[in-house]
This record gives sequence, C-alpha cells and structure tokens, in this order.
Amino acid sequence: MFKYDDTNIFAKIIRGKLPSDKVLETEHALAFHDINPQAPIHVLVIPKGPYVSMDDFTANASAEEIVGLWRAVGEAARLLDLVEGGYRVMSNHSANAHQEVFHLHIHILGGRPLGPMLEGGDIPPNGTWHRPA
Ligand code: DGP
Repeated sequence: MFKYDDTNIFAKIIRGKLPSDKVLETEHALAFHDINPQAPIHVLVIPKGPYVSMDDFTANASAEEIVGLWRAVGEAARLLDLVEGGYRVMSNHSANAHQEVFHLHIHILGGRPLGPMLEGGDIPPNGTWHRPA
C-alpha cells in the first residue's frame, strides 16, 4: 500500500498551513467543509494522525484514535443538524473507489434526498459482478 506523504493537502490543513472551513476539532479529529461539495452539506472528517486511508487506519490506529474519529463523525452530523433528515457516510480507499487525497477522510453528505447508494461509475452488466460470499 501507499506510504503516507505528509505534504498532502489534508496534512497541511491539520498543520494550519492551508485554511479550511472548520466544523469541529477534537483531540483526534478535524471536520471541515469539502471544497467541491456533492450535496448541500458535504463535510470531511479526518483523523489528526498520519493514515493514508481506511485500510491503514483500521490496521494501525490506536483504539483511542478510532473512537475519536467516529465520535467526531457523529458529532459533526449533529452540529450540522443532519440527524432528523438523514445523512450518508462514506470513505474512498484507493483506485476502484477513486481516492484522490491520501490522508483518510470520511465524507458526510446530506441536506437533500441522496438517491441510490451508487450512481454512475463503470458498473459491469448484470450477471458479471457478484457480491463476495
Ligand atoms: P476522495 O475522492 O474521497 O479522495 O475525496 C477528496 C475530497 O477532498 C474531494 O471531495 C474534494 C476534497 N478536497 C480536495 N482538496 C481540498 C481542499 O484543499 N480543501 C477542502 N476543504 N477539500 C478538498
């Protein structure tokens, strides 16, 4: 897997070298608005530690960091008043998921009906893709 590169955009945001429109900051996590929103509310929640993606994080982060990140996801959604209307949480790991920034980030999307879970993309015709058993 990729080695963490601390010149990535989100590492610079954590260090205060780049600005962000902050929603929440805790000991282990930072939440800020996505620069290219895909929904009326589109926020990213990132761990402060140096983790490339969900794979790196779930393999190597401490229990405190893992709890801290997921608590921040829930807290950010509450602060953004998304609980009643509903929201979607997702994270892209590597090529098939089209990960663009190589510091783990959890997307929170909401503010309108979001439709089916996956739209577009290169989905193979029926019968050629099988859910893993
Ligand atoms: P992903 O494809 O999951 O790696 O999504 C990366 C997201 O990061 C994408 O929705 C746009 C967002 N993004 C990229 N650069 C910046 C930035 O400089 N600031 C903010 N707030 N968001 C950014």
